[in-house]
Amino acid sequence: MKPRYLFPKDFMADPSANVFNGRMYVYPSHDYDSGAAFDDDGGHFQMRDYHVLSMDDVMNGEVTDHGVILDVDDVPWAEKQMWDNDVVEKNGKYYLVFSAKDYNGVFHLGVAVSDRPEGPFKSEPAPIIGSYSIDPCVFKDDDGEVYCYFGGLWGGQLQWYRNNKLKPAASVGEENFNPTLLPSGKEDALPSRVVRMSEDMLQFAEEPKPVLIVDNSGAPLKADDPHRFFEASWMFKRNGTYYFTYSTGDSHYLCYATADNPYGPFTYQGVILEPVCGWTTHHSITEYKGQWYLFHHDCQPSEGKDWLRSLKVMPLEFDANGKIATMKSE
Ligand code: FUB
Repeated sequence: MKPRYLFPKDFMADPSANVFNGRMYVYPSHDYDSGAAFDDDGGHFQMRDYHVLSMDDVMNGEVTDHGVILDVDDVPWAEKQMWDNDVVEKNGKYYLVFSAKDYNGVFHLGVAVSDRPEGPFKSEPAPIIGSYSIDPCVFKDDDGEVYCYFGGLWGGQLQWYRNNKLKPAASVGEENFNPTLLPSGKEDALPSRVVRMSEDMLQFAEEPKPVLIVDNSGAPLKADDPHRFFEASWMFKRNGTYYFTYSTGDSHYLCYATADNPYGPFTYQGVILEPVCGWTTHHSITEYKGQWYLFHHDCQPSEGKDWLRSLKVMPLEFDANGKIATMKSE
C-alpha cells in the first residue's frame, strides 16, 4: 500500500504515534521557515511549538488538528528549538517529554503535563535533572514502568557526553558538531541512552545507561558502520520482544535491533526503511486496531527543503519470525 501524507496542510516531522482511549494520537515537531541557513548542527530546525493530531482510521480517516499544545514561550527553561517529543499516559495523566535548548545553547529534556491526550500541556519549571541531548521516546512496559530512550549525534550534542558527564573538551555554545568528540573507524559507535522514569514521571529514577547494539557475534556496532545509531530512538514491544528502532543519520536509514528486556543489549536485525527525500529520517511504530504502522516524514512536498518536512504513514508487516522487511516510502 502506498504511504499516506497525513497532514498536507502544514509541515511537521518526527511523529510519535500513541494510542490513547482507543484513538490514534500523533505528536510531531512543527517545522516552519525561520530563514536560518542549513548547517550540520541542525540550526535550520528552529521549531517553536507542538501540535497534536488524532484520527480513528490511520490510512483513510479524517485527521483532527487539536492546535498548539505547548509553545516555547510557556517553557520557563527553554529558549528555542523545540525538537522531537513523545507522550505517555501514567495513572490517568499524560506526560509530554520533549527536547529543547536552554539559554546556554544546551539541549535538555523537559516534561509537560496534561489531563488529556489533546492537551494543552503545562511545562515543569526546569528540565529533568541530569538530562541531555535530544529525541526522547517514552515507552510504558506491561508492568507500568516507563523507560525513556534518548540521544542524537552532531546537532543533538550526544557526542559531548561520556558516562552521563560532559567531556572536558566539549564546548558549550552554538557549535555543537565538533567531530573530534565523535568515535571514528573501528571504535565502538556512540549509543543511545535508556533510563527508567520516576513514579511521578517528572525525573529520571536512575542514571541513564547505554543502549548497546551488537552484531550476531555479540560485538558492538562500530562508528564506521552505516547502520550504527545516530538519533530518533523508538521502542515498541511485540510478542514479548523489545524492538529498539532508530535513525542512522548521515547514512539515512531507519534500522532495528531486538532484545528480551528494555535495557538490551539489542541484536542488530536490519533496515526498516530505505533513505527518504531529505537529510533526516525519523519515525515511530505503533499498532492500532490490529495493524502495525510506520509513521515517518520526508521532504517531497517541499521539494527537498530539509527544514520543511511532511508527515507520512504506511502499514508495516512482520514475518512469522517477527522480522521486518525493508521498505521504501514512495
Ligand atoms: O526535528 C529536528 C531533528 O531532526 C530531530 O530531533 C531529529 O531526529 C531529526 O529528525
